[in-house]
Amino acid sequence: DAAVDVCGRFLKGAAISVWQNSFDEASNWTAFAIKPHSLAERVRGKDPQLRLNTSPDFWNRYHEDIQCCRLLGSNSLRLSLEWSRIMPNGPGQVDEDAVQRYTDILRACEGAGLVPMLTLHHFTHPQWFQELGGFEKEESIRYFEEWAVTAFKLFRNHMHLVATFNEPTCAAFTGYIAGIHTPGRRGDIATAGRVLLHMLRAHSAAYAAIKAQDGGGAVRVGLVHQQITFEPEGTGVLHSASRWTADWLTHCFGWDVVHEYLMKGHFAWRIPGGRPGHLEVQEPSGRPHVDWLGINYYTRVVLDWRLGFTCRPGEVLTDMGWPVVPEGLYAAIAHCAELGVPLYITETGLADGTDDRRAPLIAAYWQQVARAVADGYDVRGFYYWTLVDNYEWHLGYNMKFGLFEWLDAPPNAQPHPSAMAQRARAAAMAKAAAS
Ligand code: GCO
Repeated sequence: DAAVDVCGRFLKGAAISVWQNSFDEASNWTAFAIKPHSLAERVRGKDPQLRLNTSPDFWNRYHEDIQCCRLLGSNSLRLSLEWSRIMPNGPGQVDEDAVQRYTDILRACEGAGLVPMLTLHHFTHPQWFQELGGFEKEESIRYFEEWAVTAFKLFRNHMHLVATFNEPTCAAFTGYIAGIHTPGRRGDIATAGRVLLHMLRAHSAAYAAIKAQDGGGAVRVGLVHQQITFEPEGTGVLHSASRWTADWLTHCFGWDVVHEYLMKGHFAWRIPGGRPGHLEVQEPSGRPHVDWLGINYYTRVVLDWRLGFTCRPGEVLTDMGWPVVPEGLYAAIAHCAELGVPLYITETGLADGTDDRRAPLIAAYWQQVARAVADGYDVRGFYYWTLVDNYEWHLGYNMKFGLFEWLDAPPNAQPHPSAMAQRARAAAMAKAAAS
């Protein structure tokens, strides 16, 4: 059937989130980013306040972006369905224009030979849902399940591979402990744990609901996990705190928790200084509650004795300050393979304002995937993050992850320059990616 056909092919392409390429006013992230004096704004530093009418504008320029993706020799595009665009005003109230636009986008992808891989939650959701407490509240599970079923009913003809969440561990950590993503809370470990658990339960609920609707049909439902490992810098006494923190982070915000939840339906959550135990328990499913797993891999983190992020001597850093460790991608695949489901590299890439590091790193990552496939790992796709330079969350437009760039329009301004030539980053880049 169609899904087997799609899922049996090796998919390669670029990954985007629609919000990062086109803001919409009903999104919680838009509300967060434009809030005056928000942490996000301070971190953004010299970058001016989020300008709603200035963005790569995927929503209106998707034809160009799809052509760009095609030019790379891709057969797939990973993109998000924005809950806040489809349901800007409240649960059950679908915006027909947004549905039509998404239908056009998905048809355009297919017309260009790109299988859409869809994400139902890529860090963003409607502001109305946030105001109800977001994933801090148990009701979030029901709301998310409803959203997943609605998305399935609206787009089932275009849905082959769908991810419920993008990086739930990262969303909980950055939003409630690091405080750099919405809602910008710092050090709230207990809430971070609750949010993560609700996201994982919402994943399970959506997984079961979509499967039930689909009646054993074509759709494959996955989860996208950011596979990051934390290593202490050294082994001395002073490093024991960083070793302890590294272990704790890996357990609570790394692979351990996702694996444990998907296999057993619960996870043990250890709060520092608190007692080990289950926050909540869901009925064990007996087999992984997921048809495939997406791996987002960018780096591995080395913690110094003061718990700061550092790197090993001589390591190349990206503009994000992340060490480049291509063999870590192989390790991530080997690690995540223990779940026993097909794997997709749903994101990997780098921020590189100079463009010098991008092509060699893509080649190095690609080699690691080829090695993993040769070694028998069931890897079925590879997506580069990202297609066009976009809004990198709390870092605004300062980070250049794109294979293509867009020319900034003046504030409050002008339609975007639309010639595709103006988007093209070095042609060599595209060629390198294609090969
Ligand atoms: C993430 C997200 C992307 C980021 C990308 C670069 O991993 O945080 O999926 O939205 O933009 O990873 O940081």
